Amino acid sequence: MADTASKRPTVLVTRRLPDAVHARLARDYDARLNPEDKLYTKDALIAAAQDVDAIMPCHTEHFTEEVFAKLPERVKIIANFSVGYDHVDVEAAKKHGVIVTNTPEVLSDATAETTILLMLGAARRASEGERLVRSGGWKDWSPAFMVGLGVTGKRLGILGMGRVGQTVADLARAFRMEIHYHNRTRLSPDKEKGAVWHDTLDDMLPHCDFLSLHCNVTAETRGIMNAARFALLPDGAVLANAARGAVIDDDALVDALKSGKLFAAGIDAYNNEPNVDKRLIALDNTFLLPHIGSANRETRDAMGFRALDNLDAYFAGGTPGDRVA
Ligand code: 8YV
Repeated sequence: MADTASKRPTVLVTRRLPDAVHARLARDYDARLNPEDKLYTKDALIAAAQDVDAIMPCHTEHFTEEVFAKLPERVKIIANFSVGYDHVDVEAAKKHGVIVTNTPEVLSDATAETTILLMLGAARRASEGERLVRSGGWKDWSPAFMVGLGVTGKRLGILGMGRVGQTVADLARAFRMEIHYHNRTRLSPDKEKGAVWHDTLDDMLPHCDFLSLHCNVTAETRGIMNAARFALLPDGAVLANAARGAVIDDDALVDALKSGKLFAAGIDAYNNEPNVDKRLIALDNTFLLPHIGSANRETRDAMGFRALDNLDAYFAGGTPGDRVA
């Protein structure tokens, strides 16, 4: 965008973003950056947004009906630095005439890599082993020591076969895994690549030695992995969640981990982040990461550029490519 400095739109950027993204923001916008990366409270966010045209937030800021009602009319677009947008009440956004965009595609590889890490880490007891070494508690070795589960050749069930789910399936095929999936609609054969489609989640679960969650949070998927659904898994299954904590009922998850219904769980996204349920922390059979699914350098740059592409399109008078509301 080439425009005079005085006419440049003002953008509130809620978190510290990569240098290359800051550079592009500084070139094209009157950017209100947050180099210290201090988390905005709700009130501070509303106050900071009073004289801006756009906001570029992360999933750490919540845009509820109350927040939308307190934003000035001048704020016309929320260009998220995230693919997930469950932190934004899209109905409220529509009601208040605010456009919302996300950053799909650019983080599919990173999130799929993390998913494989979660599956391997959980199945091979990586967290337990690492803690043993670091604590100085590793004293001996025997064939019975730290025995986990193999991944190769097992059945993997994927809930939500969008871009991330499909990329996970591609990587899992390198482990010769048999791919099952449940999605609202069946994929075309070129995307399905021989994976077995189940028209209900309940139908798929008994086939999942490994289960990986990749669905959005909606009224339908909130708490979808509840006690009844965990019960449908084969005994000793492994769960991976790099999507959102809200798709899991934590009480049911803890029970399944304690009873052995689940051999282990690898988790990157939680209910009530960053306050992880203490019961999950206390268990040996959890492999826990702090929501770093897309946290690699290349992906962070790409997410920022994608969010900026959406802003650029809007302020050039067009429709942003990744509009979700
Ligand atoms: C992001 C994510 O790092 O994009 C998403 O939906 O969950 C993460 O990978 C985060 O949301 C950035 O705001």
